[in-house]
Amino acid sequence: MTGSKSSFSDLLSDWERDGFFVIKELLSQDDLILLRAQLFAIRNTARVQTGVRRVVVGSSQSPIIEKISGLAFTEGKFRDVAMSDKIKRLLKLIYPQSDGHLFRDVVVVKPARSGCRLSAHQDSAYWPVKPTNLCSFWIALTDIKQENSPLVLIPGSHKRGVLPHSIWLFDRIKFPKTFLRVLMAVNARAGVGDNYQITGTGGVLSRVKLTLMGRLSRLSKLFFRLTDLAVSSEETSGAIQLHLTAGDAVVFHSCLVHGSTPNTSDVERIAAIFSYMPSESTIKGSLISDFPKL
Ligand SMILES: O=C(O)CCC(=O)C(=O)O
Repeated sequence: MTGSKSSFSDLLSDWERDGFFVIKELLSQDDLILLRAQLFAIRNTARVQTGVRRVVVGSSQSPIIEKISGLAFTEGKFRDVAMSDKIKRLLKLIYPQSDGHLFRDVVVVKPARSGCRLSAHQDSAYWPVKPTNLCSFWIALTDIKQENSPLVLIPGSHKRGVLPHSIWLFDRIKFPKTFLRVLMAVNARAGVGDNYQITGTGGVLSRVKLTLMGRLSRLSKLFFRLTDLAVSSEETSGAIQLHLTAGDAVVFHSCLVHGSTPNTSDVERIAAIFSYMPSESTIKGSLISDFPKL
């Protein structure tokens, strides 16, 4: 499904009713060229710049996902886009009374043929940020059709509050609740939202988390699944797929239930995600004054 909306009042009514809206051509062709060039340079350098993290999950023959975070927190085109006037204007629509602060940025690469599914979840289930009203700009850097791992969204699900989530191992075995609680507490201390160096205590726990996602996942995808929370299947009825052209964006609420399908195509699928929160937000009880303000 695609949608093209122009007026701010249309976008606002989509936001309130569905918990998301689509912006066609948020990025120009020039923007795309510059972003892809920066990404190419990072992915082809053994040592990435300070503040940027690159994790490849799965074996080298069959990687299932790659995540590059911190690009919008450092100089360069990703930061320019994340802090752009276009995004600022849209954020004003969502947070009319507040400034938007950048909370998280990540580029998600789903490798050709082996890119994995991500279970249906709400981002606010992962993030200890209150109130639970963040929003994410999910920007297609490649064309995304049915076979390229589109986002799957459940319109209106943002109105359900933060739902219970579980971890499923081998798609069948539910991870015990007590362990899940411990895992989530450790996860929050390690840092959340992909920018662990900012949101976590840093050091050992963040490194363990990265090891779990990166190195251990080469032994078994099970380790990666430990980081993949899911709502129950009853919460996913009415799901729609979003097919986008490179440069289009979907902006969605942090309580919107969403996931993505595997990449069965012969090309990589790449999306840049920038997430924002209003000034009055707190992370684990602390105010967010250190996070970049737009
Ligand atoms: O890019 C994707 O496939 C989904 C990403 C996602 O769901 C997330 O980062 O919360």
